[in-house]
Amino acid sequence: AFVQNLLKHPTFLSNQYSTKFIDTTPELFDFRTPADRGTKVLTYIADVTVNGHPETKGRAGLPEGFKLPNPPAHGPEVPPGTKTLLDEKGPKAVADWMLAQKPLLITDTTMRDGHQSLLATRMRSIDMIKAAPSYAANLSQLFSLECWGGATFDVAFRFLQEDPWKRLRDIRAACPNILTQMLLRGSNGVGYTNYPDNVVESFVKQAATAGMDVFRVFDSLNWVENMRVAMDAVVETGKICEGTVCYTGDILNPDRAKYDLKYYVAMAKELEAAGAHILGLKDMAGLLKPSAARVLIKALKEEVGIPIHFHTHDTSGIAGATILAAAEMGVDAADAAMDSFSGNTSQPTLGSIVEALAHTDRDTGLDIEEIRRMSDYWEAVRSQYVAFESGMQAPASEVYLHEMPGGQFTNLKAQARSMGLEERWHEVAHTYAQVNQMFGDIVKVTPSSKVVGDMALMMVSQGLSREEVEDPERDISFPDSVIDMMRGNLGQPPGGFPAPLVKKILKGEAPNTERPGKHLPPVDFDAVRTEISQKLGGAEVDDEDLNSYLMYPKVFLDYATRHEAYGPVRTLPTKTFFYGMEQGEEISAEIDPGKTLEIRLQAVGETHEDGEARVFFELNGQPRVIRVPDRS
Ligand code: BTN
Ligand code: 3PY
Ligand code: ZN
Repeated sequence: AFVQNLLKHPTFLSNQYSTKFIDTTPELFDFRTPADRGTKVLTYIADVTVNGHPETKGRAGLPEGFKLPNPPAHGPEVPPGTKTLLDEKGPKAVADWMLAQKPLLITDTTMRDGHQSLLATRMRSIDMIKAAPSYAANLSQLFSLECWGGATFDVAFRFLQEDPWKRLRDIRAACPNILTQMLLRGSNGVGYTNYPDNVVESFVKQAATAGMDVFRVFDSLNWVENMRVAMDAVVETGKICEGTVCYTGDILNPDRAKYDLKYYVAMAKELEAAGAHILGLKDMAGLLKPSAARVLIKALKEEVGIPIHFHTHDTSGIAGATILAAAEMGVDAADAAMDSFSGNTSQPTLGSIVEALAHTDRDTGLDIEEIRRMSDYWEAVRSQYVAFESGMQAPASEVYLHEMPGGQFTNLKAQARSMGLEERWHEVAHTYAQVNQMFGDIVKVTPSSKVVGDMALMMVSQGLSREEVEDPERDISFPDSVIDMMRGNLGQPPGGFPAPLVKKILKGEAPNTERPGKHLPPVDFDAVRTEISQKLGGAEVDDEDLNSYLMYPKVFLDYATRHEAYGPVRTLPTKTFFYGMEQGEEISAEIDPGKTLEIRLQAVGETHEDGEARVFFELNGQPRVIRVPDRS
């Protein structure tokens, strides 16, 4: 009915539909019985089987004889962990406990930054949720599981056709004893723009309700002023606020004096005073060298009273050494990714850190056998996502030149490729560094890193030099994101943006140098809820939907529209989601606890004159024929 109407509608088929499509297309509601979820899921499988998935088409496929990944076996026991401590004694007690620990505490980033940095954030919830009980039983000494936030929120809706809130609730339920951790971009939430204060507050509250424990809050220009709303909101929920300094430059290099030791210590103290329970040190590009880490961690340990949690990327190949140096100087916790999701633009290798510290006074106490078994599972998981591998072959010291964040590197490279600039990648990298200097040497991390990337790509593709861009006599059409940042809409970097450049880009318009949120009126949540419901044909809109829409209005509505058509496709195995089914293949999909669809693909029939292919299934033993438009 609705689904069949929707799937047949030319506007939907042409992918030209917008969020108003359902509103303005009453014939979609021309039906008697709504399709059940089984039919919706079969429709999805039929479509991908006949037409391919737009995201994997033309990319590498799965190896012959591929087997679904199996998580490590575990006993029934769930030992108490860090989450148990938070629930019983609160965030301050967790911080005090951290300070009292001799072992280096470890956060596993596989479920967030690991796949964000290696697989364009494409890991699906089902692969994470399946691992969660093994973590709970076998790796309960981990400090936290980073599993949410950053780019994962957007990508889940936009590319994976699944709801990130469900992901969080399911991971939490399946792993009740280890802290969950997320990355929150301060006033930019999990988006790329500054949101009104009450939107940021509401989002934090909702995340805490859904099961988030540790909020790593940063600002893309290191402006503490722009972090307070988010930090206060976290403290308000009773969860853990990790106020975070982003690291850039090189504290040992006198030519980069803007970001020196004094700068970092001062910002750390500001964050402590602002109410952070933990100090995050976020080296998003992997620029902190081992000897600089010795100096920086020593100073921070002397100057701040809260525990320090270090995050880095292995783009250069020596980040493992930096973690060991930081551990030597007393850093309390560090991030690493499970071996099979580590290295290159991802985090350093968790198992190797554990081995390197074994039998030292920072011995992590983690069971290396269990880590290897978990990493084997992740290795099998990763093999399902070959289509999203970046092809990066080796670490490279070039990162010290361009300073691109690990999470941006492969994305920007793909963007350059799509613009025909693949051969000129090293030029892009050089230009990225020049743009940074031209902008006044800023912190580059989402979203400021995207602005620098946009500008660099534009300069390389148009053959513009820095001198030409800065020349007041020369007319340049700047990317929107650059204009927006110079207007002050991402906040202010230390020392402000260079005045002559701002003048040129804004053509004399005065920038706003105050906190952007100060000028954004609060959102009327009731009005927005009504608006969403209307746009979705009267659908019920819960608080999670509301918060999703507030972050990403169009992305959320597109997701909801497709969800109406395709149902709970999040429950499909990853292979099926991206490649459809083969003749004779059988899969199961648990659409509710205890309610499982047993699906067998019998045959793909001929495409008729109406342009529709018939796909023959057995669903829980009953024959079903699904018709989908053949666009192959
Ligand atoms: C997207 O990439 O738009 C989200 C995932 C859903 C895409 C499905 S796959 C089958 C059908 N064919 C398309 O081109 N889009 C949908
Ligand atoms: C993000 O904001 O998504 C990041 O990973 C920044 O490092
Ligand atoms: Zn990172």
